[in-house]
Amino acid sequence: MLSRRVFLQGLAGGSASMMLPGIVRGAQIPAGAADSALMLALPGKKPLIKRAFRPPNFESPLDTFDQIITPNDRFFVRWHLASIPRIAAGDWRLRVGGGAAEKPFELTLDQLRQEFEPAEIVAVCQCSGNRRGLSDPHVPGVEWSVGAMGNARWKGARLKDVLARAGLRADALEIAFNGGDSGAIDKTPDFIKSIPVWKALDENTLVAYEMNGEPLPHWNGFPARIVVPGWTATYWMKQVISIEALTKPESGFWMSAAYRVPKGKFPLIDRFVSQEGESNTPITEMVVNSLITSIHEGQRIPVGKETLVRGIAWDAGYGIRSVEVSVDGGNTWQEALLEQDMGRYSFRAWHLAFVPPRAGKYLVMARATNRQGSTQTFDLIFNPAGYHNNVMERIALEAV
Ligand SMILES: Nc1nc2c(c(=O)[nH]1)N[C@H]1C(S)=C(S)[C@@H](COP(=O)(O)O)O[C@H]1N2
Ligand SMILES: [Mo]
Repeated sequence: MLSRRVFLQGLAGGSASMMLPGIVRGAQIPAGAADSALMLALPGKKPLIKRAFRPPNFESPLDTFDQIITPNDRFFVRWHLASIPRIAAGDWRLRVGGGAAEKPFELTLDQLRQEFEPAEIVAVCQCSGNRRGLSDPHVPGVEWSVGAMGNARWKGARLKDVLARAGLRADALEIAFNGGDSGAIDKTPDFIKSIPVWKALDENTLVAYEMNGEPLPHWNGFPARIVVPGWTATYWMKQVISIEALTKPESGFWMSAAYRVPKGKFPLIDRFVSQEGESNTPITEMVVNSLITSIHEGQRIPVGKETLVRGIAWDAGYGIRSVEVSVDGGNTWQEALLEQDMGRYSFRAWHLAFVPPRAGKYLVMARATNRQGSTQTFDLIFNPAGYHNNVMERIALEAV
């Protein structure tokens, strides 16, 4: 168990900025502004932008995304519950069972590593609430800017192989996960998440024990976490200690009340039928999105010389078909060049060189489209939790 004292010591080692009050980013504040005041290093991490302290919620600064693979020590950190034990590799056990499993069993970390064929996938882990702090009108929750996401190469056992050993019964409906964390003194319900059986049996869904060739960092779920490529990170259970095959829908707070989106508002293809309600449904796939990384609001650029507009795009795994860039606020668009393809669940880098012909203001926008033909929205699709914000960015430059 990581004591509060050790935790605070680690934080105090980071920087004096922990004394500053949190700055709430309003819709008008551009990405990057004011964040430097909030930079703070958790033990084992480089400085990240602190959004909340206990439980720890830290996002990656914009320059993290110059790289397609997010380094482990710069990967964002999001926890719901305040008590996060430090689990030693040798002490960890994964219980696999539930009412729809014939043969419940337990695994050690060595067994998970050695007794199942390893699989690897590059996949984006993005919080459902990424960009929530940009929502206008404002919505409650962690005030994320654009960096509650990361892209890593995950290695682990396929969840379907683990479930096969447990003898999944035909009436299995959902697979539920629990982690080692718990609510401390407060009465926050335990963080339990489930996914439909069909998604659990997808060959890309993993019980991952490596991230970018290393053991997972403590803050990102050591010793093992669930990886659900294409779906938002709420299902990517960290420090997973139990996997249960259920014959009925998981009914806990984090499924029944949280992480839901209004029905019919978003272009989602993956349904989670056993959890659908009258008016809302669990969030599932990420929507297609992009991030401009090479320029910032108000930047001065030289007339007649090249400015590189570069960024990343991603979606739920259909693959990025195109990224277009506008320098005139969306009146005209030019196709950007897509860089190396690292797999359909990965960030995809893109760039376009732009030469401003004359002095003045240029409003740069980027618009990614996936292979389903789904694209980013011009205006925010408002929802009470601020999920799925894929509004095209607008960055004003001045050519001089
Ligand atoms: N055990 C546990 N796993 C968890 C969570 C949590 O609070 N506890 N939060 C989930 C959510 S909502 C997100 S966005 C991701 C964040 O993953 P990261 O901290 O590795 O970036 O973890 C997911 N897995
Ligand atoms: Mo999240």
